[in-house]
Amino acid sequence: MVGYQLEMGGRLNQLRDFFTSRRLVVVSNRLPYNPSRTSGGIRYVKGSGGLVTALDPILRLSNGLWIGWDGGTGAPIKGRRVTISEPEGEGSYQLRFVDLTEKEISHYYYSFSNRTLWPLFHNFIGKSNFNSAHWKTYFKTNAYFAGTILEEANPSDIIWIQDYHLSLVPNFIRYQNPELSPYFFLHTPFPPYDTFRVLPWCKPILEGFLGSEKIGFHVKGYADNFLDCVQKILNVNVDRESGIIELEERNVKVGAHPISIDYDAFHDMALAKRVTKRVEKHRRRIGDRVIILGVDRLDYTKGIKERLLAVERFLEKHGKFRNRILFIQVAVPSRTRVDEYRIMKKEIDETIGRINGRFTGEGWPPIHYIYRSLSREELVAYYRLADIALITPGRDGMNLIAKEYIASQVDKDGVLVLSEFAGAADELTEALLVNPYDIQTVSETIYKAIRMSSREKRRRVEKMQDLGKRRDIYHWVRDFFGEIDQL
Ligand code: ADQ
Repeated sequence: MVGYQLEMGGRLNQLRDFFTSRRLVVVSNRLPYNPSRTSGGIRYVKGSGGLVTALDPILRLSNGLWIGWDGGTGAPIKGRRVTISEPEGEGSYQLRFVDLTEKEISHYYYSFSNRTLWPLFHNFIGKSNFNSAHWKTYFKTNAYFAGTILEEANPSDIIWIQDYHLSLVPNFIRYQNPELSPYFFLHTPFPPYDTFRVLPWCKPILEGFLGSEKIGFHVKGYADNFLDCVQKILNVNVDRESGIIELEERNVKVGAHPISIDYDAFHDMALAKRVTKRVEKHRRRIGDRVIILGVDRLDYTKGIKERLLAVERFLEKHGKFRNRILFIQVAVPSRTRVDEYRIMKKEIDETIGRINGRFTGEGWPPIHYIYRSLSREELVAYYRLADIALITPGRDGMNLIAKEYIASQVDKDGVLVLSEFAGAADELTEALLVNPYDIQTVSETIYKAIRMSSREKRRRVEKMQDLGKRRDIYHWVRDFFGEIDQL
């Protein structure tokens, strides 16, 4: 109990009164828990993502509820409900499972969410697939999520809906019970008007969002794009300055609330003995080569192919660095059922093979490719090990890897090369910012990073760490709800 009180006391204290009087109901496509079989039956193990880490103490405090799909990984559960009560004495909350049929998984999740909205919201119009059967299932599945919320929630609850999979849910809820207060946070970018209007269902999607009391985006640019679309497509009054959308019967608040990470957890782990040992072991193996690191979910938005081409250009231009750099690319398998992802994986495999074939001389291949999920400890060891992090998505809502890399720089000697098209670039201004499509400049920036003085590295890391410490994941929650508290 003591640890828990400290957690709430230190980091989320302002929200204590608010959430003891109002229950938090979080809704996301996937529940952040994974089933694990034990001798006593199935236990649900909490994922390591920032969102669940930050919301866990609030959910316990408010006796809350998290509604979502289990990703098809669990066994049928009686009543579709599980109580999270471990560790004992720290309060409890409930998970409510939403079951999806094969058709829903295929049309709502893999197709409309991940092959229509995901590419469109990232400005990859050419990859967006417009299919009215998928839209119909997306619509019905959102109505089904909304129905589950309506069964569970009361007007005094704070309902917080997460992400693009559930864009229609706020309006469905509002329509059926105007006393409920849904809030929304979008984890992807929101595209400019000229991109968004291409979507045949742009109007109902905007109307869906507008069922919310408040809509949060990572950065001001996305919030501005959204306001622009609302004004032009729905012909509704918008006050840009205050971020207020004026509907006939009520207002909707729109704002920028950049998500972050559990900074202290990453920093402390980077200092831990086990991580230090891992780093030393890798270093002994790799020697004094300059280590450049890329870490991503394997997704075409992350710019992995262009990054590899920039490394290739670097090796072409700076012959003396052949066998003196090692580029480690870590990729987590993702959406492997979607064709675009399978094709992209093949392309990346081939590009790596080609570059390694071209530049492997006497020594090591220049690219080391890890295609699997890593434990937090392994990941942090790579962050600490890397002299340079090359985080160059073509477009990214925020990009937490960049923030995790900075938090893990306990020796203050890493250089972050970051895409200017990641939301994180708005805050991490001491990174070397690049246009990821400008392969020549990215390759020159690698050179600049290698040549950077220790003093300059330290100065930049310290500045970004100061900000990271202050604006961690707990700050994000306070920032979002603190404002609600004053409404
Ligand atoms: P993602 O696109 O998944 O999230 P990101 O923000 O980079 O992207 O977060 C990835 C997370 O996965 C990180 O916390 C990282 O630690 C973890 N991870 C990455 N590679 C891993 C590996 N090999 N093994 C284990 N873990 C790994 C979406 C949006 C982002 C936005 C987040 C949060 O696309 O833009 O930043 O949501 O809002």
